[in-house]
Amino acid sequence: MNAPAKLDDAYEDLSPLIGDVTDDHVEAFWRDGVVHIPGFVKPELCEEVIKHFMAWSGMRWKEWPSDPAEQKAFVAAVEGAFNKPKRTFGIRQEDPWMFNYVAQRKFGEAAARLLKVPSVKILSETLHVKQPASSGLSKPLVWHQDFPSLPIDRAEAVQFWCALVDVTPDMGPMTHLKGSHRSMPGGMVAELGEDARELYPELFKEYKPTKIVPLSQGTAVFHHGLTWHCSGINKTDRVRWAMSSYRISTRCRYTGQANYNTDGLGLTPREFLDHPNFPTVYP
Ligand SMILES: O=C(O)CCC(=O)C(=O)O
Repeated sequence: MNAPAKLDDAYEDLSPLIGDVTDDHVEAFWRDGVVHIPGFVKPELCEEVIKHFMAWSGMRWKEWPSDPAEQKAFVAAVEGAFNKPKRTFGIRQEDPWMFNYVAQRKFGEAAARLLKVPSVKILSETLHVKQPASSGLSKPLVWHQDFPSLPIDRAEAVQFWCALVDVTPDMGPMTHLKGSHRSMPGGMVAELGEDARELYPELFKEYKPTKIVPLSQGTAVFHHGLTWHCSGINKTDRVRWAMSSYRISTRCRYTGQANYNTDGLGLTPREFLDHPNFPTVYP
């Protein structure tokens, strides 16, 4: 299945199921580099997103099964999903429903307001499912910024992370270094297995981690591309379903940096991301 060539080919408006960004959210975003917006995506839309991720990834269980044979099959399905050519990235390139979801104008508007830019494109999306610790598959994600791994030349980029189910503090939600969007790009430390706490101890003196709080289904966590963040393991027996997607200012230019969302599409370094996969979604 190919994604629609143009946004307006098959656009379905989901705006009644999506919330708004207020002036207070914008202020918090620029103060802290991160803002939480509870109830941003309605539960029925979260459930639909999970269904599409399950169909795409081949994960047949929404929850960790109790039967040992099913647990084995569950682990195999998760490993299969992680070994797909694009791993857990870029679902919209194969699922037109997900293309339409990610391309929602209201998400674009939220990003434009938060970034304070006139127009916004979609860049990427990622499944952030964290398996229960008892499956042996749950892994922490070490401190990192996203911007160094994004194939764009300027940090006009915001991540929209959505809790697709209720996420309790012991399910490994993210914590952020408050205000750290003002720090320099620190490299692809997570991908390289480097420890930011050893490399940049001053960062952890200057900026303190946000408190880990419960996130109800549909809570949006927006963080700036330069904000440092990490997440722990899922210590519960429930599956932590979450999704992130990146939106960028249309004036960002492609750099050629390797990335599952942009590789192999014939994009030209130093040019705009001029390709049907990256439509302008706002205004
Ligand atoms: O979902 C998570 O726990 C972490 C997500 C994250 O760190 C990222 O998207 O960069």
